[in-house]
Amino acid sequence: MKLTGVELRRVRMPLAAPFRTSFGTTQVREALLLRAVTADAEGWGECVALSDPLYSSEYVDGCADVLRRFLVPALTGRRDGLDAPAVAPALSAFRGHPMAKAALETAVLDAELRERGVPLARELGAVRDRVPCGVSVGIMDSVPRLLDAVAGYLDEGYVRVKLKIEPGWDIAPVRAVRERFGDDLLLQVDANTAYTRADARHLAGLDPFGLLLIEQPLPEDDLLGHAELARRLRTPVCLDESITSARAAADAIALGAAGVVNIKPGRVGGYLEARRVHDVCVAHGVPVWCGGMLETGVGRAANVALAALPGCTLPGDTSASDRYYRDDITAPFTLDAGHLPVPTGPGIGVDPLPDALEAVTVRTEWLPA
Ligand code: OSB
Ligand code: MG
Repeated sequence: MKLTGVELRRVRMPLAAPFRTSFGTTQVREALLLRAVTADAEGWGECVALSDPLYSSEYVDGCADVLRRFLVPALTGRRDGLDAPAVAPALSAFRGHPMAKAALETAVLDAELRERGVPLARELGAVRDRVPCGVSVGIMDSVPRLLDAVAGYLDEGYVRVKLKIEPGWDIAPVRAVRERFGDDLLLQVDANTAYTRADARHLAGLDPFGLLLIEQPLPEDDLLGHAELARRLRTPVCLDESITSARAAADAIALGAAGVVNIKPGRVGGYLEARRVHDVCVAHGVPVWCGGMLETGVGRAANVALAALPGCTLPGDTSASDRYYRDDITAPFTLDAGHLPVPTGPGIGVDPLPDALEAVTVRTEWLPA
């Protein structure tokens, strides 16, 4: 496949409600959409970096810069063609920037799969045609507000609830949700690195509530701390931020730092590496699930394909379009009995709606070969 060029499109989409985590509050989702154009097809990729470098070191403007100056030219400057598996090797000289690289690889992969007529789910090895969906619930001003929000999501059919936690918003909200909604509710928490090793005893206070897991309590680079914490908690420890590659997943599992793994393609440099993370976890009997980064319909379509892999045995953060946006840029993903359908069309299986896309576009840039 020979690239004709890549379009970088900056979008701005207000969230249906502000989303607060231990690292900050998002009110408007800014994102980059990439369109890879070849002689025979075009493909889409969504860059999941947030506006500010708070979840990880990447951020939207930084991704646009590294794509424009280094990553896209490394592909478009080649005289020979390339296929999707050749993208990561072609970009590997450039350190870091997994979210920017993932978006570019996904756009190329989507173009290639559309050309071949193959759905992404099939290419990755999916075994399901619909996936059960959880919802990630932000930190709120009060416990009653949180209970209302959770009740609303359960009415909509979500099969699992994840509460964002931080010091000062942990035991009490978890207890309140457990008491109100009962022991059968699949419930988990996500700290986004907000705790330290010294908080082990405090976090053990979550043990009585029968959580599925606690996600990323400690800093990204503290694998040993997670292993130590895992030995002191009954709640399984799940890693998100720390899992930056299949090798990082293998290391975390070997250390006893990850009893569960959250897979995010953007965090590991793309869907092909995400598949390898999945395979490492399956080989070790570690359950995995597909995380989310407040994606638009473009990123959601690809995540739902990943969530349909055999090792994704826990519901993911693949919520319906309306949990995030009043107007998504693709036909909306809607929940049916707690599930989303896996797209069946070639590639990611969805297309941005031209008018909806135009309405949220701030800037478009064409990077020719
Ligand atoms: O840690 O999983 C996370 C959103 C943005 C950045 C990090 C995270 C999240 C979420 C929401 O928890 C997941 C989603 O519904 O997209
Ligand atoms: Mg997380």
